[in-house]
Amino acid sequence: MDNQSFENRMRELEYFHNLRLLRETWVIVRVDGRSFSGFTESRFEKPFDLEFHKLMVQTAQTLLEEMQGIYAYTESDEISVLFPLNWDFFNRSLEKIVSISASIASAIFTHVAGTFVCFDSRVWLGANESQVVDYFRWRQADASHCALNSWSYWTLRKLGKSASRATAELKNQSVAFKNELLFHNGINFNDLPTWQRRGTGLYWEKYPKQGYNPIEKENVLRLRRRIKIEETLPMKEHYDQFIAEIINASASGQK
Ligand SMILES: Nc1nc2c(ncn2[C@@H]2O[C@H](COP(=O)(O)OP(=O)(O)OP(=O)(O)O)[C@@H](O)[C@H]2O)c(=O)[nH]1
Ligand SMILES: [Mg+2]
Repeated sequence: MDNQSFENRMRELEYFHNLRLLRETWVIVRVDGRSFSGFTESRFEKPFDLEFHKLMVQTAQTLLEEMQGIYAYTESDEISVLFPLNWDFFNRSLEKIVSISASIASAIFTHVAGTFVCFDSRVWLGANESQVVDYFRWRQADASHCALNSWSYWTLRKLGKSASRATAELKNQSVAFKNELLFHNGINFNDLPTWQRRGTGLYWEKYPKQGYNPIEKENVLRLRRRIKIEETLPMKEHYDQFIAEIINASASGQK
């Protein structure tokens, strides 16, 4: 066998490397902290910790910048990043996108926190704008559901109940029951910080910046862009509208 055919045979066995994300679809990449239940156990306040949240927001910001996303959403230990319709990062190679997103998230979180962590990554594909809106509504509903559950669970634990007892007491209980449980212990769920109940969004905003034109020798105002961190996201149809506006702004920017 000559060297070229040996090379080709070896390359062929990199079987998944040619997988490409479908063109004309909306791509969302979601990274999730690996075994973060254990990692956060002793290091961070339960159920929510502002320092942990800041690390997640910083990780989301880095993903948005490094991978040219248009919107990032973080809740708990996960981050979803939406990309523009014509996104061509690494020629839409699935392996590249999944591995690089997980690497960026793991590297920046580890760097800032000073402790080793890693993230997994997956890709979601949406056929149209309304599916993208549904996706973010889905993750926001997850944030809200998990916040109520974990606040209820840790309220029982702080009352001295064991892990199994707290889990058993909450099993099959309604949203109203959990709200009531918190209320009796001095916590009004609706007054908890919005980022805990609805997650946090990051997107690009334009702002005017003073510059100097050396040829004309005059000051000029130029539009620059920076990342806006939204810690008080709207909900329900207002959140749908918020996402739709980000999608539309991206589409008009592509024309
Ligand atoms: N203490 C603390 N823990 C948090 C906070 N936010 C998220 N977590 C933890 O992160 C976990 C995320 O859930 P999962 O992703 O399902 O659990 P995991 O252990 O990371 O499991 P895998 O993702 O499957 O590896 C939660 O169960 C919490 O324990 C926080 O603000 N404070
Ligand atoms: Mg996790």
